[in-house]
This record gives sequence, structure tokens and C-alpha cells, in this order.
Amino acid sequence: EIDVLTIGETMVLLNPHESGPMRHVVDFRKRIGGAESNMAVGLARLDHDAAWISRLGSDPHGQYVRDTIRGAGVDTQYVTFDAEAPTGLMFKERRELAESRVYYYRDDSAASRMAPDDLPDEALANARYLHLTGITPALSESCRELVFDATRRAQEHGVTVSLDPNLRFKLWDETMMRETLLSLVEECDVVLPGIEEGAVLLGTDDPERIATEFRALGADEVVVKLGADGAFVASDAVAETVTGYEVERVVDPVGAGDGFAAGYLSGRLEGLDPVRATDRANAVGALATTVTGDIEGLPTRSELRSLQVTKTNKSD
Ligand code: KDG
Repeated sequence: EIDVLTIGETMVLLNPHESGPMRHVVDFRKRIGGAESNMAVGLARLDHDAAWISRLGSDPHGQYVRDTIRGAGVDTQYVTFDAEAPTGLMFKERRELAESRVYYYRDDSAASRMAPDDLPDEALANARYLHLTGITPALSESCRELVFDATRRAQEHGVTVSLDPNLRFKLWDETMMRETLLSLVEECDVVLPGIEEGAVLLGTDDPERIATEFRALGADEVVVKLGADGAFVASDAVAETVTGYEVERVVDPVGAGDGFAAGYLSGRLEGLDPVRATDRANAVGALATTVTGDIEGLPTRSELRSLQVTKTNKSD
């Protein structure tokens, strides 16, 4: 039994030691970066059974990515290695006064060659949730087929599908992105957009309208991420804003959304209602921003509990 199954590309990530323009940075720390595996690691930290599927290059980078994710407690038994294509690579750039930026080297990577068969039915049939992001359909035609085929098969097996739109403007044309992701939402049960993503996809930055429109497309639960302000959650039973957690200093916001997804699914798996699951999502997302690296800040149960205790005390 797999609590959450996810599929997507994870790259070797070179994280700069110092902030500043890329061309002047000379020292990097090697990590891994991939929205879906970040989410899976977040779930594993909270003691859930998470499985991550991908295709990696049969190169040392692919082994490093697989070992890191496996070492974090995620089931990687369905990962495959492709002798004909490399593992993707990305660099992060940290700027003091501007948003951090990424540089990708992932065209024709092993993961971009994934297709429906990369997701075995056996894995899907054993899962409670299938988690997808809008990054995978941006990678290639065969990856687009994979995500749509996966949602269809998930439905057959009674698996709940969650989607984080994770818009990546660098990877595809904006019109195609919008059309593809809106039709993907129609096939998903849980949708977790950031407010800016909602604005790009739907043309409104009103969280309530974003939620209503995604629900009209077919999603049962929509949680709109509002950054430091928390999140707006809507389902048949609720439509409300759940306040966020204050962190002393945001060190690296990349990966916060993945932590948010892990927190939300973790809560729902344990039977929390959407509002309480959103509170957990806010907490995990907040903690993820306090550390550089996408997965290093993801909390264990006890770290999560101490943050939630702080919030309770504050509002007393
Ligand atoms: O959400 C964090 C991811 O953006 C990062 O880890 C890399 O998956 C990644 C991507 O494609 O941008």
C-alpha cells in the first residue's frame, strides 16, 4: 500500500554558496531538485509511504538522485535508468533584492522521454493518491500523454489525483501551458495552485474565484496558496482562508509549494478535514522556506508539532 505515488523529473541541483549574479559565483553545493520528489520526501519525513517514479540517466548523476531520494525514505523501486539520455541538471541563482532564478539543462533528458508505460499499473493500483505537477506535461509530448493517461487510469483504480500546477514559463509556450493545465484540472480531484498561478491560468487573483472556477472544472478540493498569508481552501463543505505561519527569515522559498502539498496530503491521509489539512500544509511550507535547498527544511513530526504549538500560543 502506497499513500502517495508521484511521478516527475528530478535533476541534480547546483546551489550557489553565495548570493549574487551567476557569472560571478564559483562555489556550489550539490543537491537534488524536483517538485514531485520534494513532495515525496516531505511525506516520508512525516512517516507516510510515498513512492516516486522517474526515468534517470544511467550516469552517476542519476544514481545520486535515486540514492538521495531513497535515502530520504521514499520508495524508488519503479525508477528506471535510460542508457541513451542524461539526467537533467539545474543551477539556482540567489539574489539579495530579486527573486531567485534557475537555469535548466534538461532538454532531452532521460525524464523527458517518459511515456505512459513508465507508470506501472501495479504501482497505481496500490496507491491512495496520485500526485502530479504541471512540470511533467511541459517536458515533452510523451510526458503530456503520460499525465493524461495516468489520470484516466487513476480514476479506474479509484485513486485520488492531486495536482500542483507549478507553472514553469521557461519550459513551454504560455498559451499551450494554459490550455494543457486547464484540461488537466478537469481530470484532478485536488488542485493546489499558488495565487499567481491562478491569475495566469484563470485571469483573476481573487482566491475565492480561483477556487470556484477550478471547482467548476471538476476539482473537489482547491487550496489557493497565499504565501505568508496562508491559503484559501474550498470544498463542498468549506470556503475559507487559513492563516499562515510566521518564519523569522525566508532563506529560500523554492520548494515551499512542494512542502505545502506534502502537508496537505499528509493531513487528508490522516482524516483531517480540508481546513486542518491546510493548516498543516501552511506549517510545512513555512518550515521549507527557512533552509536553503529544496528538501532540507522539510520537517519531521516533532518539528511540525513545535511550530504548530507556537501558532496556537500566539493566538491565545
Ligand atoms: O518546486 C521546486 C522545483 O521547482 C525545483 O526543485 C525544480 O522541479 C523543479 C523544476 O522543474 O523547476
